[in-house]
Amino acid sequence: MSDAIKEKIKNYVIGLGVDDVGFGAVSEYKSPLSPAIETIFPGAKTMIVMACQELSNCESNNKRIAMSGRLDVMEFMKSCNYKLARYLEKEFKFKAMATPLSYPLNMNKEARYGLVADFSQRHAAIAAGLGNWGRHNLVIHPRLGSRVLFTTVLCDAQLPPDPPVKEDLCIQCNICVEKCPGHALDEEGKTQVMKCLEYSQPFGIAANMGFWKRFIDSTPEEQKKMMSSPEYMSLYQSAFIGFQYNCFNCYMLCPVNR
Ligand code: B12
Ligand code: SF4
Ligand code: SF4
Repeated sequence: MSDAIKEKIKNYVIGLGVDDVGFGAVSEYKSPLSPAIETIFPGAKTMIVMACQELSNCESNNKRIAMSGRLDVMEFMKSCNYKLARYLEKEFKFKAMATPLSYPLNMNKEARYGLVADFSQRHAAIAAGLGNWGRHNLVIHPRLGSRVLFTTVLCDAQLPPDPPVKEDLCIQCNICVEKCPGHALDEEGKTQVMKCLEYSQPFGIAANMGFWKRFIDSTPEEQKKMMSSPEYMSLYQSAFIGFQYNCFNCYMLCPVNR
């Protein structure tokens, strides 16, 4: 019976235009840093993880075009989160909760000021048989490669899990390490996040705080100039749309399945 329900859900998700979907048991979610799923959704049993291919926009040297492609994928995935959660509730009377694929994040110290998510999509994807770790500390999907984003809907029904991907998909070519402009991947098994952030989000929160620190120390005349500078306007735009990535290298240059 639950096999038939799983198949129905799978067909529904693929029908939405999602590239792949995997089912994982909550008991197999092994994120050492994010909180236990029980604290988010008591009684959750299954993670339904959706995988979507990034658009070729990420290859563009025009970073606004690259970022706009990312925003399109994220918007699509957020709508799939909602549709799937509602489908599970209406069709099967399961209780379902969608997880954030990126933001909002816990900005407190215990979550490293927004660097540890309430729900780790990479650990969920691995538990749902959608791939395994690459040298870039991202998840490589067997068919979609590295250029893939994940998002998850949790539900209280026990559905048959998919088998884990056993083979090592990373071919250890080291391209991600060599092409990282911030040398954030030099240490194996760890992303040096501050180094990544400096290059990948030049108008992110760290840059925003730096701007306002300089602003406080400036004269009224300098402050006026700062307010009309391209730097301030870029910070404003970045905060307004959520965030703005300026680097996609480790993700985009990985040669697996491209
Ligand atoms: C915060 C965050 C960031 C931060 C911190 C990155 C980080 N490494 O965690 C910053 C802003 C730097 C960032 C950058 C990027 N991110 Co980001 N980010 C997130 C977010 C919101 C939370 C991640 C989190 O909780 N990290 C904390 C812990 C879990 O990670 P950690 O400190 O690196 O440590 C773990 C891993 O390194 C892992 N690990 C590494 N190697 C190995 C090997 C083995 C054998 C094992 C067992 C474990 C393991 O174990 C560590 C402990 O758990 C997730 C979305 C989400 N909700 O999950 C997206 C997410 C991870 N990001 C993503 C992407 C694509 C990127 C970027 C490429 C940016 C871009 N331009 O798109 C870069 C890549 C950086 C990199 N190579 O690591 C995707 C990854 C998709 C994929 N294919 O895996 C995600 C999943 C978003 C999504 N919904 O798809 N990101
Ligand atoms: S997103 Fe760019 S800066 Fe960050 S780890 Fe990947 S290659 Fe390095
Ligand atoms: S670029 Fe090469 S080393 Fe890096 S994750 Fe992809 S296959 Fe592995």
